[in-house]
Amino acid sequence: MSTLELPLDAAGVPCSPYPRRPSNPGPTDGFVPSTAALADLSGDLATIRDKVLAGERLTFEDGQTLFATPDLNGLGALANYANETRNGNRTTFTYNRHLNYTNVCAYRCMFCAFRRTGDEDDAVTMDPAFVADKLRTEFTDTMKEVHVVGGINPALPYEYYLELLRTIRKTRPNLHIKGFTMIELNQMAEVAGKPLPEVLEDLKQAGLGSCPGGGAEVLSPRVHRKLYNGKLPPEEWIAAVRQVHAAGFKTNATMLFGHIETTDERLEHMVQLREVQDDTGGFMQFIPLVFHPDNTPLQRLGKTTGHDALRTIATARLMLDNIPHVKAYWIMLGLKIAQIALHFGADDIDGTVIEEHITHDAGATTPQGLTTETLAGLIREAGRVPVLRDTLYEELVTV
Ligand code: V47
Repeated sequence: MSTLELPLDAAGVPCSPYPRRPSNPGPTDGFVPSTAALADLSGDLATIRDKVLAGERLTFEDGQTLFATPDLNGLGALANYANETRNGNRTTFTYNRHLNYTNVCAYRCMFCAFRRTGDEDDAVTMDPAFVADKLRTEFTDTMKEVHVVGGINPALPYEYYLELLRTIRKTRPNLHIKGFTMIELNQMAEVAGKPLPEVLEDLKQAGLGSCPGGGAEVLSPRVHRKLYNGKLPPEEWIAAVRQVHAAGFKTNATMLFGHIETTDERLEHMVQLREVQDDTGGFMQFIPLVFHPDNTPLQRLGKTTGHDALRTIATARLMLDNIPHVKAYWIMLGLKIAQIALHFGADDIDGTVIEEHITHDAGATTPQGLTTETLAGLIREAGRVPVLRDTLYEELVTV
């Protein structure tokens, strides 16, 4: 079926007409990754190629080589091979919508343009009745996911979060709720005066399906001290995500790059995630987030380049050998780099998104949202097969 034939939902967005499939297509659909582009690699990249072909884990030093190589295309070819052996020729995307229930935040992260103090004119905190109305008027039953995150608003009681989830589940029972970063979960545990595992049980009962990858920033004590001091430190983010995985939730993992962090700190971040994944298997996707400086205290730093973004995505694909998917988050990468990233190790392009604030408050020039049809078209034009997925990769529909 062509995407042009997809039915339109109430919001005019093309959507999948298919019911849940009993069995998904295999991970690679018989696609044979090409090794032709790897033959010309030389020097250190050739040594790393041999390790990749042998299925050997790359070391931190290998990662340093990947960040330093002048051969960006060679690095991309290697990452492309690593992706295609796992995910074939498919690129996944989802039909989702973001819901930022509050932008009020007690923290003052230097990279953030989204936060407001409670008394600013454009401070927002949505009460559950407002959310229910928004769900009825702006969401549809064919949407697969709602991505729920907000600031750390100290005025919110524990019951608010549970009620928020119950409201979403009641109003749109088909939606998968991917919600709350480790920072928000930590806040809930503090407000509730309960250990995190008990909070997670409450959230599960109330309808939480999985957790997004935000809040990890850069897992480095130096970057934490300089940019997001006061917020959950790296070792506590890791301890929290381990508990979340132990409670049976899948999560994503992000890395915010392109500000003051060094490439070694990016690699340390990746290696720490890889160690967690060895133990828990709970990460679905790794998502490199391109820093947007506008309206933040770091505005003077300027913007990340496409070259750096592609290098980081490719290196991540090669280092994170145990995380199944790498996302090219088009909202932050821009559509052009996101498309190219599909041949630099990424196999997912996120989703329709529809209402994005965090990056747009910081100067993003990408659209607020895209239709599934546009996403599928971008993927197809890049030579990949577009596959609509749900959050947990349980339902996969080739469009
Ligand atoms: O945690 C904040 C980052 C994250 C800026 O899990 C910024 O599927 C760029 O985590 N420039 C939130 N980035 C977004 C996020 C996310 C997005 C899409 C999908 C998923 C997923 C997760 O955005 C924050 C922070 O690391 N961020 N400010 C900024 N100025």
